[in-house]
Amino acid sequence: MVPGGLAPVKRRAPSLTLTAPDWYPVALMSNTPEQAPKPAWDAIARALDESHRFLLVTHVNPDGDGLGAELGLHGHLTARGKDVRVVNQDPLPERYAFLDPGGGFESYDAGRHDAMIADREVVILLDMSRWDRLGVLGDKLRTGDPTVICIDHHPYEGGGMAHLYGVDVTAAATGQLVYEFICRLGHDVDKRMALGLYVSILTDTGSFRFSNSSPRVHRAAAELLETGIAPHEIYEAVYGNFGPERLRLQGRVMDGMRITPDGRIIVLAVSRRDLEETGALAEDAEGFVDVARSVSGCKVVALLTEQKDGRIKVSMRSRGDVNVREAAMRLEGGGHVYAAGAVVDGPLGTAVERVTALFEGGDPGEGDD
Ligand SMILES: [Mn+2]
Repeated sequence: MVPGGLAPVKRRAPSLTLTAPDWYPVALMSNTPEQAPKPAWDAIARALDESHRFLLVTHVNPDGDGLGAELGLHGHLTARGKDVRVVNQDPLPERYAFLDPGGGFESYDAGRHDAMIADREVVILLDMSRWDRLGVLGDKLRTGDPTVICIDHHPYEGGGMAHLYGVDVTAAATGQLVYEFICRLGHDVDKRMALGLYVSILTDTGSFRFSNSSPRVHRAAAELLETGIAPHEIYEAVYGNFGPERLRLQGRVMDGMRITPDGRIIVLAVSRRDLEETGALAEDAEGFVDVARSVSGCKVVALLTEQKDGRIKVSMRSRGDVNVREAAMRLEGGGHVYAAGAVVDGPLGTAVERVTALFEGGDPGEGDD
C-alpha cells in the first residue's frame, strides 16, 4: 500500500550520508563555526514572485529530507505556474521511488542539462550549505548567474554560496522549513506536497524519536496529515520495503561488531565481501547504526564501510554526551556534534583499529558542550 495512491514502491536501499540524520539539539548552535545569516524569508518570497524558471537541487546521496523538500517546493512552484526542474547529482534511490512516479526527479547529465541550467533564473539548494555537497553539479552551479537560494537546517559553514539564505538550525528538517515557508506565503499544501514534506520530517526526526522532535515539528506533521496522507502508509513505504539481503547483511555485520570493554563504543564494519556475499548494497547498512545504538550503555556507534576504491567511509553517531565531530575531525572529516563522518585509508581492519583507538584512553570531546 502506497501513500496517496501513488505508484508502488520497488524496494532499494537508503543512501549512506555522513551528515544525516540531523538530531543535534538547539543548544548546540554555539558549536557552529560561523553565524548563519538571518533567514531572509521575505526576500526569498519576492524572488519566488518575480522569477519564472527554477531549479531545485539537493545533496549527493539524497535522503528523505532533501527529496521530500524538493517534492514539496516543486508542487508549490508548479501550482503557481512556474517552470520548475528538479535535478540532483545522484539518481533517485529506489527506496524513494514512491515520491516520484512521474520521473520528475532527474539526475545530472552535463549534455542533457547544462543548457537548461544556464537558463534558470533561480536555483534553490535544499538541505545543504556547501558546494561540495552537490558533487559535480556543484561545480557547474557555482559558476552560474542565477540567484541562488539556500534553504537548510544544518549549521552554517560559511562560504557565502547563496544570495539568499533560509537557514534555521532549530528546524528538525528542511522539509519543515519549506512547509512553514509555504504557510507563511498563505498558500495551500496539497496531498502530494504533504507526502514529500512529511517524509522529510519523518526521516530527519528518526520517526519522531530524535531530540529534534519538537512541538513545532509535530505541529507541522499534524497539519500535513490534515491533507489526508496516512502516516502508517508512509512509514511502510519508507521503512517497510527492504529486501531479505539487508537482513542477511545485518546478521553478518552485527555478528562481527567490535565493542569496547566498557561497552561505550560499538564499531561496525561492512566489507565489499560482505556486500558481495549477501547481495546487499552499502546503503543497506545505514540503519544498522540505530540498531547498535539501542544497546544499553552504548555512547557512540561507528559504521565503517569499505568503498569500491578501497577507502573506508566512517560514519559516527553519538547517543548523547560524546562529541563525534571532534573525533571525525581527527580523521580529517567533520559533521555535527552528534553525527559526523570521514573517509580514511584502508584496509578495513586497520581503519577499525584506528577508529576504536580514537575513543580509548579518554573520550575525545566528551563534556564539551
Ligand atoms: Mn535534513
